[in-house]
Amino acid sequence: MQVIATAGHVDHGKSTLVRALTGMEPDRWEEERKRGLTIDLGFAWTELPGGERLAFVDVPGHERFVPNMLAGLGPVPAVLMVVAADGGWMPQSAEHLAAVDSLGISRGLLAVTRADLADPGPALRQATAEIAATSLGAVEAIPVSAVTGSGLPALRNALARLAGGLPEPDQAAPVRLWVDRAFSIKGSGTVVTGTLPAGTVRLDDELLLTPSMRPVRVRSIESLGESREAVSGVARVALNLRGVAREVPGRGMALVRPGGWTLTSVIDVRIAASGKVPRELAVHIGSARTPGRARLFGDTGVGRITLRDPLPLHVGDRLLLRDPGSAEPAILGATVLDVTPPELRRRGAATAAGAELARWPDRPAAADLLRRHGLLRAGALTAMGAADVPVPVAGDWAVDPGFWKTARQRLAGVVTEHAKREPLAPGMPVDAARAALGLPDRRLVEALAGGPVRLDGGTLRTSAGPARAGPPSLPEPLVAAVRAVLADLAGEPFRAPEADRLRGLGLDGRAVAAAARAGLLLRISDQIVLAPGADVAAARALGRLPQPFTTAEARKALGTTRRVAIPLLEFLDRARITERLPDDRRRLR
Ligand SMILES: Nc1nc2c(ncn2[C@@H]2O[C@H](COP(=O)(O)OP(=O)(O)OP(=O)(O)O)[C@@H](O)[C@H]2O)c(=O)[nH]1
Ligand SMILES: [Mg+2]
Repeated sequence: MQVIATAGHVDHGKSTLVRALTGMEPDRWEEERKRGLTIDLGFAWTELPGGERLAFVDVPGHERFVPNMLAGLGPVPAVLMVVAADGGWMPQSAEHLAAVDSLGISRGLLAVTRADLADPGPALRQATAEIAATSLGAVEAIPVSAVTGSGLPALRNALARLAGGLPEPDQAAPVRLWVDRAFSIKGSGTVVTGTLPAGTVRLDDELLLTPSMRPVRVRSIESLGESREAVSGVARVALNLRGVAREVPGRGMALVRPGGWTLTSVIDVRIAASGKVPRELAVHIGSARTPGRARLFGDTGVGRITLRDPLPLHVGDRLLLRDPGSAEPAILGATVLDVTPPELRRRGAATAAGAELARWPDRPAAADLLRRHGLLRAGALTAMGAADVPVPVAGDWAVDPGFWKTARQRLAGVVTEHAKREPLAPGMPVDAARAALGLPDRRLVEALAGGPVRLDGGTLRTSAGPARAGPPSLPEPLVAAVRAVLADLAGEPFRAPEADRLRGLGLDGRAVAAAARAGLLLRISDQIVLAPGADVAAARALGRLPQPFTTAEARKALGTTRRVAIPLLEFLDRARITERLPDDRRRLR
């Protein structure tokens, strides 16, 4: 199936032509048929020569209904420009064509209608020239008359050629179905319709309804009046939804694949404008429109738009911008460059952003977005619509190579700084480094380790080259204090210095821990330190006792007090040198 929208000035015969081609009534409302004026979108379809089916989205030509026209044109891949032979090129011919051009629609046809009323030549020539200057380029032009039927077979053939030549959209693309109609059917709930440009909707799929992002389930699918189990774009679809309160959905909302789109109200865009861009704008995409406020970044052609209502967007999306206050039918096109742009706080940030974004392609890649953001979750990149999401470096974090290199250098810096500030600490805690670098996830810090910074027992250290072979160097006052303790222990190796003595030497808990790590002291408990090797000496002394032995016997054999003996025996228990029996005696293992 393919979908094509009509476009053209009011009363130029768009609906009549759709009626003649399909045998269906595109003017759905009685008021439209009574007044002979299309107000809202109409839908019809036909089978083309060759068997392909083509759905028409018939738009209103009256200038008052331009928003409805844009809602119909928004998601379609092709357009049927309609100009009346007796009317010629008119203001809404130009306005509709400007919208087509801004959307970047590149496939289409020209039908010159009412050819029974006037020579179609002049209208055909002018319209062809106008169209040639837009994204449509050179198109086939066919004069037709709905009254005599002349030209209709040629138009059907041209439509078949057009439909056959349209590119196949990606069936695996994330679904974004802009709702153009919503109604409720007694007994079966809510139905929404729309033009599905790409991707596949299946029975029982869960989709999110924007902007609430409330989940809804697809209860049934219809396309061109037939019930279906799955439909892939391009297609007209009607979905019966479960999980929606009656009458809640409406035009401009969208059904999106969970995780597939970024719901955003701040975007950076490239605006295709030669002149001034108004500050207050109407922003259109798909069937949606919302007021927005534009701020240009200098004269770079890029700027930021803040939307009143959030929209589900991808980078690379095309937007239409209109000045709602202007009498001129002025339509600007814009390309979305970033859907989660950083705040511009610093002076000159907007100028810098403009200079950076001006170099971006219209379809930014993951590499462009990462260069700007430094790091992004792979899931966020997917939701931004970025192609080529790189393999994450840690968890689901994708990083920019330049950002990563700088982060590695900064990590080495903060770890070195920390080691200077806290010479006795075993290293810098990973979370402290994470905070110092402003990273969102400790796994990133862990992934940064390696190279000059090593992760060891949960802390980070800089490896100090070949000097690492020996124990880490300790500050001179600490080494002197340790020497004094070892001198105390020289004669009576199990008479551990009293707390007062340690305090007097400046050996607090941290200093003791550092000395113990360096292998200069044996730390038995918070209060008790002995010389390195005292544990082996104790085991030897205890081994000479009859087994098992009591705490008192051990104390005597070691020549020490209960203050030392009890923690020392518990230390030996933990070291599995001794074993404590149920009667509180011990033996060597
Ligand atoms: N003689 C003649 N009249 C036509 C032809 N096509 C359309 N008309 C008439 O032109 C008038 C406008 O036709 P519509 O089809 O309503 O025009 P439209 O472009 O859909 O108008 P809007 O949707 O309101 O913009 C109607 O009175 C039609 O009967 C044609 O080929 N020949
Ligand atoms: Mg009409």
